[in-house]
Amino acid sequence: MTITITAFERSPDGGKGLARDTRVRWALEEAGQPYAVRLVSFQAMKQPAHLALHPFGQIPTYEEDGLALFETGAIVLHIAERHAGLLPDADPARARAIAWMFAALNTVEPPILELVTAKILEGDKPWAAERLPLVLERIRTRVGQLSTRLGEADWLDGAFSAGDLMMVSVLLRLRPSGVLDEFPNLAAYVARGEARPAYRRAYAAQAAVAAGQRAAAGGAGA
Ligand code: GTB
Repeated sequence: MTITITAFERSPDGGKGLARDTRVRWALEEAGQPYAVRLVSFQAMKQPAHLALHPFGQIPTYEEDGLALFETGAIVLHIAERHAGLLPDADPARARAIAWMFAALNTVEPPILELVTAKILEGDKPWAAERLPLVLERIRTRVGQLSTRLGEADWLDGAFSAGDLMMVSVLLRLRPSGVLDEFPNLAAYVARGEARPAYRRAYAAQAAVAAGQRAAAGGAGA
């Protein structure tokens, strides 16, 4: 059984671990599953071969024994359901951990992605400066609710689960804005996730891709 995922050939974040292959790598590392990575360029992502795997022409994808999956929620859930370490064994704790995965993707991630849109894609629009505070307010509201629920606990619902993996992955995207640090318990929660050996291996693997690209570019220019 060989698992192959796809990742950016050149991640726009230069290896900071913010692209979504990192959460899939992290889940595979937590589950102790070896995997191969096929790097794809932005052009290749829009070609028929990749579109057959991912209808929206994005990364990551996941292939295993004739199964092809897209969407990080589906991929991480697939891994978590088949290997120990990412979900409690039985309901109701198992169902609640899955609920946290959905909460991360459907409730917490959308306002955070709006910030990326507002700053990067719409930053040059005449109304951008007026819109930004509204976007930030929505994030603070949502993340504040999460902060209240987490309180002083280490993880969202008992032991670390795929729900935490997804939530930490989503919150990481908020760090560059400084908003994460406004909620010290969430900043500590994210740091706990990043300190896990499995996360460190996942981060190092994706960072190595960017470092390799930089080395190749340096070599080409030398
Ligand atoms: N809902 C899908 C999922 O969860 O799998 C979303 C997948 C997705 O958005 N993939 C992005 C992609 O392939 C990469 S992760 N984009 C190319 C395209 O749509 O053409 C998003 C991302 C990109 C860059 C950074 N960064 O530079 O920090 C972070 C995250």
